[in-house]
This record gives sequence, structure tokens and C-alpha cells, in this order.
Amino acid sequence: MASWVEKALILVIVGCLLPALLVESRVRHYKFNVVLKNHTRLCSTKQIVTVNGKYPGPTIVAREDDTVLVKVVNHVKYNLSIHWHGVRQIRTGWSDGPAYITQCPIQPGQTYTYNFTLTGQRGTLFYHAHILWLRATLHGALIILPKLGVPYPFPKPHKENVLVLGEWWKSDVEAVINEALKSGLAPNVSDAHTINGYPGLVHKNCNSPEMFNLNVKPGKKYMLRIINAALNEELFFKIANHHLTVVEVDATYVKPFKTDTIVVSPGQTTNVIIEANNKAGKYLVVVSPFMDAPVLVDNATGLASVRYTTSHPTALSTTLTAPPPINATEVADNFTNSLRALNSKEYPAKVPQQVDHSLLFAVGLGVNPCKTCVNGSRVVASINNVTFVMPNIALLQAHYSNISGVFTADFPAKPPTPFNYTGNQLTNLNTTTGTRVYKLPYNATVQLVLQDTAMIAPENHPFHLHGFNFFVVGKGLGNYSPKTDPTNFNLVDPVERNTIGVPSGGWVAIRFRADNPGVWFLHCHLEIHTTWGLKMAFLVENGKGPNESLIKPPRDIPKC
Ligand SMILES: *[C@@H]1O[C@H](CO)[C@@H](O)[C@H](O)[C@H]1NC(C)=O
Ligand SMILES: *[C@@H]1O[C@H](CO)[C@@H](O)[C@H](O)[C@H]1NC(C)=O
Ligand SMILES: *[C@@H]1O[C@H](CO)[C@@H](O)[C@H](O)[C@H]1NC(C)=O
Ligand SMILES: *[C@@H]1O[C@H](CO)[C@@H](O)[C@H](O)[C@H]1NC(C)=O
Ligand SMILES: *[C@@H]1O[C@H](CO)[C@@H](O)[C@H](O)[C@H]1NC(C)=O
Ligand SMILES: *[C@@H]1O[C@H](CO)[C@@H](O)[C@H](O)[C@H]1NC(C)=O
Ligand SMILES: *[C@@H]1O[C@H](CO)[C@@H](O)[C@H](O)[C@H]1NC(C)=O
Ligand SMILES: *[C@@H]1O[C@H](CO)[C@@H](O)[C@H](O)[C@H]1NC(C)=O
Ligand SMILES: *[C@@H]1O[C@H](CO)[C@@H](O)[C@H](O)[C@H]1NC(C)=O
Ligand SMILES: *[C@@H]1O[C@H](CO)[C@@H](O)[C@H](O)[C@H]1NC(C)=O
Ligand SMILES: *[C@@H]1O[C@H](CO)[C@@H](O)[C@H](O)[C@H]1NC(C)=O
Ligand SMILES: *[C@@H]1O[C@H](CO)[C@@H](O)[C@H](O)[C@H]1NC(C)=O
Ligand SMILES: [Cu+2]
Repeated sequence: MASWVEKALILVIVGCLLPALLVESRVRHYKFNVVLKNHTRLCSTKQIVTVNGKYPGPTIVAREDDTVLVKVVNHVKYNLSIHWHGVRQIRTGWSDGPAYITQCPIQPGQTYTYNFTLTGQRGTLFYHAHILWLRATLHGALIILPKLGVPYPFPKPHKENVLVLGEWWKSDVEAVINEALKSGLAPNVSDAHTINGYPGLVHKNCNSPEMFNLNVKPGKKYMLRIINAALNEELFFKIANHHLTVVEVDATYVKPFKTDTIVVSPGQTTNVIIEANNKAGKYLVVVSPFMDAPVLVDNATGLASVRYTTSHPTALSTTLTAPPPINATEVADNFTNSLRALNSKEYPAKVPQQVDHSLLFAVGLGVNPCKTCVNGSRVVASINNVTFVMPNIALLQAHYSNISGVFTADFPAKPPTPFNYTGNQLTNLNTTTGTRVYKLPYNATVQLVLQDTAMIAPENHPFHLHGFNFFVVGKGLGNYSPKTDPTNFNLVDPVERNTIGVPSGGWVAIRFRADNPGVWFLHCHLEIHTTWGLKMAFLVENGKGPNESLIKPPRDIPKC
């Protein structure tokens, strides 16, 4: 034990060194000029919305405990907001980003500085626009390194690479969604899947040489930070002749395991380690959609390569691999069922063992009347029969300033009328509309069962919760049984993440502690489903303790 004199001495020394060595480096400044950029892919040029002219956008790199300041300047004609996907934003909901939930949009010509601290998290996350369909091209990686001097809980790889998976439309994405909203039907699917912005070799009658190559040195290990930034498609990812050792998902460590194929939903991230232990050559990387429901998707395979660097760079032969079939549920399940929290002494899985609020949300599609639409009706989506309507004032602002009439705090805890959720339900397809939130006291524990419905068709919905990580304690097919299913829950080392796929025709159970005051969006991360209303918000009240309240809004917070 150090005496008080020693402690005082240490404080003085540290106090002198910190400003120079640590404190300065702990605030990371970024400037995001959001601009239109002419971009050519698939042999056609169009204007896309980008950060600093880049697609994908620049990578943010920071350490755990750092504060990140991103000054966003809107130079485009669209309203804008940016979400730091997976960042907990403890007490800083003002910097979370979903438009009309935590902030009003940054209007053309305006500026807003996001200001958040990376507390208790390390790994790969990403940022993306959270308004309209702008996130199709406005997205990029957000890497949180461990604190200085803290190692990874696995051997340090030789190098690290970011692989951002995306979707490319030849048309303007806003035209695509506007056309769909007008007709009431599903939007056009994308024309290509991209890897770091490139679709790969020959594509849909366009002989384009553009492809991302990952150069590796024989014998070395590489960590790939894989991000699904696609709008509407879950993706398989695979590399010819290379095992993937999975070490982290959604910026939480997992018990490492080997697999050939991973599946990543929009909003999810996965870190894998590969070893360059093959003979010199090029190895194909394939990215292809996973869809186990009768829903039309873009079936084009995105291609990249892992390229061994050799002293003779010519004539490397390429080893091919085929992606899994589009409906390979078994392959997807194999991967997701293998995920377990690391649950070590340093990184314990703090799974809530008791539940204060037990919620059952039926999630799926519906059909509502629409006089001007093609069929006289439009496809919608709902949670517990509520199709969420976006307010005109951000919910967080309405909550903080006690503005009434913006939302009601009566979101149903369970479906208003229970039914055979996964049966052939072809009646009662219409829904109610409303801006309803579910209120939670500070520090309450929540168990939320997300139950898919077969309304129109069952489908896998990747659900994303803002402001929290949650534990995935159980999942199953058919209808959730509150009597028998909880006996099989994993309350020891369930995977911890921020986005989880509700199985097609099944359910998933998650648990979290409401230890972050604010208004937090919960929504399907298939952008079309969010657009159709598959979303709601939790309102978490302030606690009584000194660090348990939402901070006051920044001075430059945009106004509606
Ligand atoms: C970018 O594209 C727009 C129309 O798509 C065109 O008017 C403009 O000239 C292009 N700019 C450049 C620098 O190529
Ligand atoms: C960022 O937010 C913190 C409070 O969370 C505040 O102390 C700090 O001044 C802010 N920085 C800027 C540049 O606004
Ligand atoms: C959607 O696809 C249809 C059929 O291919 C095409 O006619 C239409 O122009 C497309 N819409 C957009 C916005 O690209
Ligand atoms: C994708 O779907 C189209 C239309 O259904 C089909 O013609 C094509 O062969 C499919 N491509 C692949 C790679 O499966
Ligand atoms: C996947 O689709 C193919 C072609 O439609 C079909 O033959 C096969 O049975 C399907 N597999 C599964 C597991 O549903
Ligand atoms: C599931 O994983 C096991 C072990 O990794 C493997 O042997 C099996 O082939 C996999 N099955 C599928 C369908 O991928
Ligand atoms: C709506 O119209 C489309 C195109 O005309 C048709 O394919 C579809 O079956 C219709 N859907 C419903 C629910 O009526
Ligand atoms: C629900 O619907 C499914 C599919 O039609 C059926 O197999 C199942 O028996 C139904 N369950 C109940 C409880 O009615
Ligand atoms: C949803 O609400 C609408 C409007 O009240 C009603 O017609 C419909 O039956 C409800 N559907 C379900 C599944 O509860
Ligand atoms: C729901 O649908 C039923 C029958 O199709 C119709 O009578 C009722 O008016 C609809 N309700 C709403 C709120 O659209
Ligand atoms: C939150 O609740 C847990 C019990 O569920 C308790 O142990 C803990 O002290 C509480 N934390 C705060 C900050 O109230
Ligand atoms: C941009 O946001 C403001 C504030 O909510 C709103 O008044 C305006 O209509 C929006 N502009 C567009 C083009 O949607
Ligand atoms: Cu969905």
C-alpha cells in the first residue's frame, strides 16, 4: 500500500505527464463534410451522399475511454443525422443520432458536433446515416481499441483490416424508396453487394475490373473486422481454403471458435482471425445473401480476394469457393448457435438473473388501406400491431423539455390480441398507427421476447437496440412458450450484442438492464422494414444517483 505521501507524489507526476501524453490523445477530433460525390460502379455513374467524398466513409479509430468529437457539416440537399451504431452513449443520448428519436435533423447548410465517450466497450462498430435511406452510402467503420497497454484476449494478429459489406443500387436510393412508398409495394432490390465499395469482377453485364484485394504475407495472422452496412440483406461471408476464427461480435468478445462461413445481419459486426497458411496464390472472398423466406432479394455475389504477397507477383492462380445456397438456414444457425460470451474474469457476462419487465413483442408485416397505391393498399410493418409513426419533434427533446402531444407512453407490453403468430395468418392484416413508447424506470431489468409473425410471410428480422447491449438468452422456432422455453435459457454465457436476428417463423429472447437514461430506438435493421414501421422506442427515466441522469442538450443540437 502506498502512503499518502507516495500517492500525492504519484498524483503530481501523473498530473504533469497526463496532459502531454494521455489527456490530449484522449479526445479524438473528426470533421465529416457530408458531400455529394459522382461515383462509378457497375459501369454507371451516379451521385451518392458521402463523408468527405469517400465510399465507404473514413474509419474512426479510438480507444476505450476516449471521447470522440465529430463535427458534421451538411453540404447536401437532404436532412441528415448520423448514428454511432453500438456505441452505448451513456447519458449522452443527444449524440445517438436517429432522426426524430434523439435529435432533429441537421438541415442543409447546418453543423452539429457529436460528442460521446467510449465507456466499457472495445471492438468493431460502425457509423451510418439514420434518416431516409442515406445510410446506403453514408457509413464507415468505428474501431475501439482496448485501453493503452491492455491486450486482446487472443494472440495479437500481425495486421488488422476492415471489410465493409454494402449494397449498391444503380439508381438513386432515395428514388428507389420513394417509388416503393408511392406504390405501396416492396422496393427494387439492389444490383450488387460490395466489399469496401467494390462489387467484384464481372457483374450483371458490366465487365468491371474493380475488386478489393487483401494482401497477406505467408505464415501471418490477420484480423478482419467485418461490418454489414447493407440496407436490406443478411449476408454470408466466406474465404476459399481459409478457416475463420471468430473472436468478437458487436464489440464484445466471444469464446473463439473456428468456422468456414459466418452470417452477418445489417447492423452486426464480426471480427475473425485468418491465417495465411496456404500456398501462394489468390483466394476468393464471397459475400452472398441469406434469405429463408419467400422474399425477393439481390442474389448477386460480391467478390474480393485474399492475395498472398510473393517475390514473383505474376500469375497467381485463384482458388475459388461457392457461397452457401441463399436459403441455407442450417449454415446460418450453425454459426449463430456457436456464439458464446467470453465470460472471463476480465470480461464477465453480467446477465440479469431476475426480470422486472417481461415483454413479448410480435413483429412482422401487415397491410393497410391506401387509396393512391397500386393495390389500394400498402405493405406496412408493426410491433404488437403498432405501426410506428415518426414524430415532428425528436422524442428525446419532447421528453427532456416536457413537450406534450408528441408521443404517448402506452406501448403495449404484449400483443393486444394473442394469435397463432407463426401460423398461416391471412386475416387481421391491418394495423394501428401511433407514436407510442414503453417507459422503464432507471436500472430496471428487461426480458424481451421478439416473436416473428407469418403475416404475409415469416421472415428473419435483425433487431437493433440503441443505447444498450443485450444478452441473447434463448431462441426457437414456432410460438414462444412462457412455460417451457425459459427452462432452456442460457443465463451464464449468452452472447452479448446490439443486433440480433429474429428467426424466420420463430422467436428470440434478450435481456438487458435499463441503466442508461434517455429515449432509445428499437427497430428492425432491414431498412425497408424500418421504413414500413417496424420500430418503437424505450423511454428510460433518470435515476436518483449523481451520474444517473441524461446530460443537458448540447448548445448546437439541431432544431425542428
Ligand atoms: C457529376 O454528375 C452530375 C450529374 O449526375 C453532372 O452534372 C456533373 O457534371 C458531374 N460532375 C463531375 C465533376 O463529373
Ligand atoms: C463534450 O461533452 C462533455 C460532457 O459530456 C462536455 O464536458 C464537453 O465540454 C463537450 N465537449 C465539447 C467540445 O462540446
Ligand atoms: C425499379 O425496377 C423497375 C423494373 O425493373 C424499373 O422499371 C424502375 O425504373 C426501377 N425503379 C428505380 C427507382 O430504379
Ligand atoms: C438470381 O436470380 C435471377 C432471377 O431470379 C436468376 O436468373 C439468376 O440466375 C440468379 N443468379 C444467381 C447467381 O443465383
Ligand atoms: C432451398 O431452395 C432450393 C431451391 O429452391 C430448394 O430445392 C431447397 O429445398 C431449399 N432448401 C431448404 C433448406 O429450404
Ligand atoms: C456445422 O458445424 C459443424 C462443426 O463446425 C460442421 O461439421 C458441419 O458441417 C456444419 N454444418 C453445416 C450445415 O454447415
Ligand atoms: C399487389 O399488386 C401487385 C402488382 O400488381 C401484385 O403482384 C400483388 O399480388 C398485389 N398484392 C396484394 C396483396 O394484393
Ligand atoms: C399454428 O399454425 C401452425 C401452422 O399452420 C400449425 O402447425 C400449429 O398447429 C398452429 N398452432 C396452434 C397452437 O394452433
Ligand atoms: C390490429 O389492429 C387493427 C385495427 O384496430 C385490427 O383491425 C386488427 O385486427 C389488429 N390485428 C391484430 C393482429 O391484432
Ligand atoms: C381493418 O380491416 C378491416 C377488414 O379488412 C376493415 O373493416 C377495417 O376498417 C380496417 N381497419 C383499419 C383501421 O384500417
Ligand atoms: C441496480 O439493480 C441491482 C439489482 O438488480 C442492484 O444490485 C444495483 O445496485 C442497482 N444499481 C443502481 C445504480 O441502482
Ligand atoms: C428537414 O427537417 C426539418 C425539421 O424537422 C423539416 O421542417 C423539413 O421539412 C425537413 N426537410 C425535408 C426536405 O424533409
Ligand atoms: Cu425486418
